[in-house]
Amino acid sequence: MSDESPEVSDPKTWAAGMPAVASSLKHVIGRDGVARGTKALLDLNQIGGFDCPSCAWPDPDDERSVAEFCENGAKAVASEAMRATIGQEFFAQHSVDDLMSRDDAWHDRQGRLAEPMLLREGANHYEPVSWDEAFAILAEELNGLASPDEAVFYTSGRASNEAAFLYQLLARAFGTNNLPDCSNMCHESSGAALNAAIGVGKGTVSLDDFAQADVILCAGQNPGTNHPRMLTTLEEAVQRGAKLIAINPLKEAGLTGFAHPQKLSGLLGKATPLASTYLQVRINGDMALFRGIAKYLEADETFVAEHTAGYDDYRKTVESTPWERIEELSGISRDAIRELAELMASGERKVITCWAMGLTQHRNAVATIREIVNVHLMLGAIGRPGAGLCPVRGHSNVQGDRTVGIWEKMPEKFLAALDLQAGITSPRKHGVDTVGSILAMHGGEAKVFVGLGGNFAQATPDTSFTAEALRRCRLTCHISTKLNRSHLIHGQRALILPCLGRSEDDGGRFVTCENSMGVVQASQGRLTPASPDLLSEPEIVARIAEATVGDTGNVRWRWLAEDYDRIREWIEAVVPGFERYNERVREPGGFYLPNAAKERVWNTESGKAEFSSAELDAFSARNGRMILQTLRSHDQFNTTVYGNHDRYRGIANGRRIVFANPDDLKERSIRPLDEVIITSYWNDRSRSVHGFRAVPYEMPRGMAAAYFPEANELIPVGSVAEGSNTPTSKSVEVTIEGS
Ligand SMILES: Nc1nc2c(c(=O)[nH]1)N[C@H]1C(S)=C(S)[C@@H](COP(=O)(O)OP(=O)(O)OC[C@H]3O[C@@H](n4cnc5c(=O)[nH]c(N)nc54)[C@H](O)[C@@H]3O)O[C@H]1N2
Ligand SMILES: Nc1nc2c(c(=O)[nH]1)N[C@H]1C(S)=C(S)[C@@H](COP(=O)(O)OP(=O)(O)OC[C@H]3O[C@@H](n4cnc5c(=O)[nH]c(N)nc54)[C@H](O)[C@@H]3O)O[C@H]1N2
Ligand SMILES: [Mo]
Repeated sequence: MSDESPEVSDPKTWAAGMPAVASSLKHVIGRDGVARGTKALLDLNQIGGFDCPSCAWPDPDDERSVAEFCENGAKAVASEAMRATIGQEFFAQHSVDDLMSRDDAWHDRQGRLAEPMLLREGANHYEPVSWDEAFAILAEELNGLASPDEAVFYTSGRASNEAAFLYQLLARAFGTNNLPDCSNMCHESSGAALNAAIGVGKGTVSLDDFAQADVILCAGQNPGTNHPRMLTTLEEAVQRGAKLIAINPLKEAGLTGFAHPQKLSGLLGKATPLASTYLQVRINGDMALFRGIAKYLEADETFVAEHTAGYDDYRKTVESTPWERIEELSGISRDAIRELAELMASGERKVITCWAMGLTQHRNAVATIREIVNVHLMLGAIGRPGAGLCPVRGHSNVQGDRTVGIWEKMPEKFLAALDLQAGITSPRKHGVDTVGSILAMHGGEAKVFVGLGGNFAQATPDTSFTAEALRRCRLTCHISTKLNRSHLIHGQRALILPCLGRSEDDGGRFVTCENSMGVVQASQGRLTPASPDLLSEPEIVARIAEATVGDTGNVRWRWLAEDYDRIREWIEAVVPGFERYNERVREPGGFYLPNAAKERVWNTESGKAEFSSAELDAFSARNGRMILQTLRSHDQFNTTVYGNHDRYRGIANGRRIVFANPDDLKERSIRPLDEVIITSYWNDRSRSVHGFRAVPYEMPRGMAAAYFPEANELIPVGSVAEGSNTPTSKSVEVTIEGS
């Protein structure tokens, strides 16, 4: 079944160092000659340069090193800055069926999409199409729908503020709030929990706080791979004496040690040990762990009285949760929990908790994150220096996209301001999110899919079901930089609209992004565009809008897209916090958006920060089955696969891998690298994937892990987080059997 020949070695105990430098160079030089890649890298994350497309970790506010990037940033830039292009000759040579048979890494290697392409009904080859014709086809399909709600406008988190603002304006002027985005699969649970608890759906810390914190918890996050620049921040904190606590079922190299690749000691492989305590929690056992911490904490009474609501109920809930249950669900001993609680409560209680997908993609993700907030509220550790909450965002502008209106349920305040500025009437009925749009397309209620970036077919759960949903569309249309599987799993007709990437010159114009800590910054590419036929994202969106909706109210689409200062003026008029946007974003380093919770102003229903008192639970597998989580290897950016290695976990040449507890494998008579079938169970149905190889790996009993997106087939579309509708990509009930 599997044509990979994976090799396994011992997992690493520290991240980066010389191997990271070597790997960056290989990707930059190997792909495209030194010049283009290096020029791009030198511009990366510099003031006046462009924002790294690989993650949302902030840049230092003041001094930046010459090379403010990491190995995986280098891979992302190398992948975008490729000189090779694919256009009509490529698509004449390769049919859609042929392209479907290639793997994701092959797709990425082919080069940048060079010209607009159309797949006609019944055809198996994409053909070139003019931009005007492409927009006319899209307009014809959109305007032929029985209702605007039959269209879906998806956004991936790389879109700039300017592109995203125009795009949501297009959807609303057209008449729908169907604006699903990658955030629905990502930090939606964080947004839902934080909005309800502290009145803002974002984190409350900045880099300054990391420089002052005494204790930093890192839960459900693998920064060595996914936010490597965060390791610099963590190293500085640890060297200053702060304690880092890792909470993760797997021992991740980036949490145990770091050799700074831009320091001599680091290059020589001298690693700084990072986590002083490593809690190998059971998958989805975090709520139990934080409940246990709460049991040992004494509340900061002044803070609780002045700033919070619901403490008495929470206190009772905590007291009535038995220890046995906490230990059983978390897999962490009472003693270890007490030690951690004492550490957090010591000194000035300067505690930061960071988290990412290990917490957000479970059925009770919202309740789990609220439990973290509960603990911070008891400590009074929000809204003061060195303390706070830090959901570590994924896509480089996913936070900004939401700020400027990408959401299927933007609040009335935003819609009213948008209507006033644009002279339109936005629909008030909520739209569909990612899971909702899959169901709508599958059920025939949505018929046109437009994607502003991303790779919907691969990023979403339940791969076969979602593929069928896309195939039932009349038209699927993607605004993209690189070939991906969403171009191949298509509706009756399909369009590829190729756009400029971050690193490329957009006629001297710049766009803006918001990072994970609410800093809005300019991003300007300088490379010559990969092809002369590319348009910028704002231009493409404006021309779709012009062809489909036409100028309406106060909206002159082309005029807006010609000069991004105009779009920014509109954002300023609609979204609070962007006062003097054009002026301030031109200042070095940009500006911070206001964050009320940081100032201890609570925009919640009660006007206080809210404790929540949910009953403790955790996902458990039935009938002796196992719990599978899906995660990223070191060689991918989401669905873009750069290579088939996962260096830190000791895997070479393999992606169809399932890591599992060694005793669980033994019990099933599965030897290392045996081929296995993984089957998941949900309600009335099971789903299987074949040709995976088993790798024994240190983790709690009953647990397993496999790579996204290969394992997405196993994730049931109906299995979602309560309160955020995020697919439960980290808790899937499975069996693993030899084949
Ligand atoms: N190079 C690179 N950078 C990226 C990305 C990429 O793919 N490649 N993706 C970007 C995006 S969009 C995002 S959202 C982020 C993702 O960043 P991460 O959230 O770090 O990504 P994952 O690989 O999903 O890792 C999840 C981690 O959570 C752990 N985990 C799983 N289940 C549990 C649990 O129940 N409890 C706890 N405590 N831990 C658990 C896993 O073992 C793993 O270490 O990274 C961004 N940056
Ligand atoms: N099983 C499982 N599934 C998951 C996850 C998981 O942990 N497990 N994680 C989820 C998460 S956190 C996320 S964020 C989603 C990601 O979902 P998406 O954001 O939809 O997926 P990406 O892989 O980031 O999208 C990559 C594509 O974006 C296009 N692209 C790249 N740069 C640009 C650009 O500058 N402009 C435009 N227009 N296009 C560009 C390229 O064509 C590329 O192929 O996946 C989710 N899916
Ligand atoms: Mo994400």
